[in-house]
Amino acid sequence: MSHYTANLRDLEFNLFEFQSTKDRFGTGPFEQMDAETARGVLAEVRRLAEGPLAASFTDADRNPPVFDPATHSVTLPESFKASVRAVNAGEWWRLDLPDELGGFGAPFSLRWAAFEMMLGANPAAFMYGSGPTFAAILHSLGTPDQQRLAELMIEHLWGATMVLTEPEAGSDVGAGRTRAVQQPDGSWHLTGVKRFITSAEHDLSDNIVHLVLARPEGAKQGTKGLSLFVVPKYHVDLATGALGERNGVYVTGVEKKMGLKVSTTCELSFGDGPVPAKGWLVGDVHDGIAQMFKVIEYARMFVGTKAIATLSAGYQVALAYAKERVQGADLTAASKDAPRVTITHHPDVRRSLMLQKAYAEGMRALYLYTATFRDQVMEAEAAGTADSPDAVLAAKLNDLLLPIVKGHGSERATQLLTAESLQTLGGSGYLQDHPIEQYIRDSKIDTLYEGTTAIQGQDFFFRKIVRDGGVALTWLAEQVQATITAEAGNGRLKEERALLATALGDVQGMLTAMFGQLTAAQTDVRKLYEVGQNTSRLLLATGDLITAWLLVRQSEVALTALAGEVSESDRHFYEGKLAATRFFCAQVLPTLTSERFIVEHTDNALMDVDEAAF
Ligand code: ST9
Ligand code: FAD
Repeated sequence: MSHYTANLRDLEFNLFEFQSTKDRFGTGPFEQMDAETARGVLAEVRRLAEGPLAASFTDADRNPPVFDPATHSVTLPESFKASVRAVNAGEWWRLDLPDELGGFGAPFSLRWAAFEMMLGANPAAFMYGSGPTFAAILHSLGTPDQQRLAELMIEHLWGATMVLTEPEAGSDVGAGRTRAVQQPDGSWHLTGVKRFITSAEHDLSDNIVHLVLARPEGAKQGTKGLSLFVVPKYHVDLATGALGERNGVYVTGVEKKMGLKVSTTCELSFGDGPVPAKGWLVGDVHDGIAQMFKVIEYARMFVGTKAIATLSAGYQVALAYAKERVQGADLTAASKDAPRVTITHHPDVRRSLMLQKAYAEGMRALYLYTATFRDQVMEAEAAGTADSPDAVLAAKLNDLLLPIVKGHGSERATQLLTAESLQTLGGSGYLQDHPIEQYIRDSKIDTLYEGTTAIQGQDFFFRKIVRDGGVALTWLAEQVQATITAEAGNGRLKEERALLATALGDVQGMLTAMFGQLTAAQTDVRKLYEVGQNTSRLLLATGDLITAWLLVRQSEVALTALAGEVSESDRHFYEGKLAATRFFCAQVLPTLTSERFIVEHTDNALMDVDEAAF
């Protein structure tokens, strides 16, 4: 039996009933992808995810990759390679490619809906598929030769990596020491050691192309002195695509990890032997950090979606177990020998299940809502109106929401998987007989890589709000306010709207306090510490607010549907939406009031504590 059950009904609800995507299928740049084709894609990907992709999930955890230091090579488990072959056989990587590189013309929202299922079933298999997607980014940034290399990467399904981190440069990417020296032929020789590099070695493809940040000789310190280089494992004859000599970039270690074991995490050494590590400057311009952020933005969306996918998977396991597990009598039963009931009858189990359901569905709506802004941008680009105010705003909204998808999505998912999903199974949840302990181990990384939650919080406040002059945030707050004041739902959602109004006020109160601290920092720089104590808190609170808002709007759609003829299963689905919305508004949103209190009363006592007193 598959460990994974996709929530296809909710994905379809989002794409065909709720999100703006429903009006985009078969139009403009998405002409090839009408609604019927999109439904077919989702059905096929579900079959793939629940079947061949999920099949190796456990085996690949128990039999992790084997690294041979003598040959710098890695052997992956056969079961896992069969899963990857199944993805490749369907050419599903084309979902993520632009038309000119052989893409399917899929809106971003459809792509991420399909990817959610792959990520829930077997996240590492998805990650090894980065080659074509990273090739498309290289194609958009590169010189004509690099564009040719990108085409070959797609044609041969070569692997790809993003190479930033070093022992002394984790969150602080600008501290990187890997050096690049230009050669007379225009190429560059790289020297240095990178660490924690995902997919830098494996036996799934005959070449791997590394996208590497390094500092050219004489370049300035910090991120702005970094340039982006393309460094293949094997040199390539660009005319024929034939592989040439081995380049001087080698994996010199593979980490042993808590989870996600089949995804190799590698130490990668450049120019450490007789053969130089030869690379080429991407696009022939020194603009490395901005170029690398094209990859990072993509990867942050991937990480958030991965976390949310895993929460959904964990909830499905917990729900199925709770419906079967008989334990104890109903709380209201008068006698000791009252009939035993399934645990779904116990109020605390119901609370736990509904919390998991509400977050899984609400955060699914959130990542798909974010993807719709990329759809808007793509539509505008195709129409030649990329500079229009609407398209510019859509791009800003995507930027604003990305740290929420990544930071809030991963924090809430990992907290809930441990505190609620596993807990639902009691002691059995702790065993390897059930997949949740692996879900927890495999998803904990989501709060760490691609920028820790602290980094997402800072990005959200300083860059996406303050530096943006609050433009995107104000637009979003206006949308929430419009829902609060609207009358949709025939008064059925009145209480939810009132709770949403309080929560909006709470988040605005937090922002007012933090803006005040920021302004005060102009005369007393230590006030910045007060801001810094709450950037993660603000990120999480805003995530909860937007999640609730999307659930309320989904409930409006559900109420309209319920007013007409619906099948029995759809009636249950829509009623479930209403229940999840009510629960989330009543039991999660009120906690934002205490979060606001904390922000408004933050001082620097914490920062005054002597380190020795900790
Ligand atoms: C990592 C990889 O962790 C993990 C897993 C990889 C797996 C990949 C697999 C992907 C799967 C794909 C598969 C697809 C398959 C599909 C098909 C399947 C069938 N937005 O604030 P400043 C830029 S990798 C945009 O001064 P500092 C900007 O250019 C490691 N740009 O920063 C800016 O200049 P300006 C990840 C941004 O103080 C410049 O940076 N590591 C943004 O110098 C400087 O900005 C991390 O993420 C942004 N949000 O440096 C590091 N922010 O201002 C985390 C900055 O002029 N650390 N820029 O525009 C940070 O992010 C730091 O805040 C820092 C600070 C490094 C940016
Ligand atoms: P540190 O930066 O040392 O952070 C330690 C703690 O301090 C964290 O809690 C952090 O939030 C906090 N902190 C640090 N700086 C600040 C600050 N300024 N303000 C507030 N808090 C701060 N990297 C790649 O380049 N490519 C990859 O493919 C890749 N894959 C990875 C796969 C795995 C399994 C792992 C574990 C890591 C991977 N990474 C990769 C690296 C990953 O992106 C980094 O681990 C991450 O960015 C954090 O850096 P660090 O581990 O050095 O932690």
